[in-house]
Amino acid sequence: YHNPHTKHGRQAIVHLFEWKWADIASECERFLAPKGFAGVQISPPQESIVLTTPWRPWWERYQPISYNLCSRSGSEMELKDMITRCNNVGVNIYVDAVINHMCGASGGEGTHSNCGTYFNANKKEFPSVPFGASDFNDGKCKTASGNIESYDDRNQVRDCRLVSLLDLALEKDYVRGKVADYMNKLIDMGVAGFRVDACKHMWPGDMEAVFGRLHNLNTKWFNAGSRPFIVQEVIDLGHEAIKASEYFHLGRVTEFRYSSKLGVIMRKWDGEKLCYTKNWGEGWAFMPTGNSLVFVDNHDNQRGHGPGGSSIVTFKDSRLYKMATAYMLAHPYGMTRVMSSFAWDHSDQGPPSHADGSTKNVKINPDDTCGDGWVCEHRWRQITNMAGFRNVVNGQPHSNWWDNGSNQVAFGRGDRGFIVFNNDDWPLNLTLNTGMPGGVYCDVISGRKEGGRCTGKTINVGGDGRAHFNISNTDEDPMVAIHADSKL
Ligand code: AAO
Repeated sequence: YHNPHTKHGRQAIVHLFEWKWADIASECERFLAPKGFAGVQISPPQESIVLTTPWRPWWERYQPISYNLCSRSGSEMELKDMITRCNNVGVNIYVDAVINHMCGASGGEGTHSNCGTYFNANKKEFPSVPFGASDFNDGKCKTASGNIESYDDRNQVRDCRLVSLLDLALEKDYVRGKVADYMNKLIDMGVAGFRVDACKHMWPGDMEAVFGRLHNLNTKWFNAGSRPFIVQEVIDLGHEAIKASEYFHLGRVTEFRYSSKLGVIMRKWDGEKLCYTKNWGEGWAFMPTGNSLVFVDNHDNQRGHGPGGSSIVTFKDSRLYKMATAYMLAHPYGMTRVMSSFAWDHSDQGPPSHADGSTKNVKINPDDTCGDGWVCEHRWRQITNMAGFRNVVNGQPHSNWWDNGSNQVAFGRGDRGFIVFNNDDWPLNLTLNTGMPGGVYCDVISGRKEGGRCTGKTINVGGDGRAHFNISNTDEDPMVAIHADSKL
């Protein structure tokens, strides 16, 4: 479950948060494949509740009503078409699977769901699956409220309701079967794996039983015998009863410490300095690299849900965000996920939408950026080009580290790439050993190589591998990156 089955040596996946299936299909063909992105994490595709107070929040999609593939992102036909078209250009699809629970206990009764499927949250009835009252954990939960009241008690974290969401009894063979059927339908359609929601709230043994029933990936696009890739969402900052390591054997796990630490470092809070990242990775007590999925921000912590608080760097701090993302993509630790957001003013706000609540198309501007409220961080030149950098340096060691004892650092990836950061309040002006073969290279932060010419800064690497770098602390992007494929 740890192998993402990426194609053509591609290394970074992108979360196209709340995008419609039709837009994702086009994005795979026109941008993600040519730029070398490995895959897309999509928003939950199952039918969910429709909420109007607050008005159509993004988080309604985390409240399933049925496993019909009918959502704010589109129909089953559109989903299938998207999976096919992305697979055909070598971009994998990873589904956000919400299998811990159904809707909130106060979800009411009726047909306020994406495709008008009837449900009754009071009676815990979801006839379209079907699930009934006995398929939920309420008998097992020991708290007075029926909700999780303390994260220090592993039993209640797994047997009680997460923020009142009706908690499925995954110990039941019947429930496991229904969940596995849902996931298998997606696997048969061609998805490469899953981001599994709220894994802290499920017993690893129950998850193992579900995953054991999953089909191998569709052999139209994947090798025979390929198991689905699994990323488990477990928030473990180190001080709760449940540890991320309990889930290592089941797939990769989200490393939230990476996101919160990188934010603190880039903001220079708590006395942190970029030079302390010389041993970034396991040296910072992160989980083993082969177990981790890493990110600068995710859809929760970019808006104050989940952990990390105000330290998290997001598109709203664009200069720091580009630096943090470049650092992540240049560094060998972990499997990387790039966030692609929509703009928002308040944290409940759903994606850009029309008056009837339907999601707007993603608008693409002539300069490759997005419009109509779509932020598209993955299309920011610096971030796109660093996803390319990661592909070019894949498999190369972290090498030629340099730092100034403060917030200026540089490191290479064998003889395939080199990057320099200046997050201090004074200029960087010096010669460094890059480890790269001599030649003239195009800096992929300030520009890109186009038809043998460079649209940004050029860097001259001498026959001895040394090159001069001059990065002002007031530069739009105070960093420079070169790699084997950016050689002119
Ligand atoms: C909504 C409403 C609720 C309402 C509910 C049902 O907001 O008021 O009761 O509907 O009607 C999303 C939204 C929720 C939304 C939900 C359903 O974020 O607001 O609820 O959809 O529509 C925990 C889980 C983690 C979860 C995270 C948000 O462990 O799995 O909460 N993330 C996933 C998704 C997320 C989604 C769901 C799960 C549900 O990514 O989008 O929710 O499907 C501690 C614990 C964490 C815990 C956090 C937050 O973290 O460790 O496990 O995450 O608290 O409660 C410090 C600590 C750190 C701590 C943190 C947060 O940093 O060091 O450990 O503070 O305070």
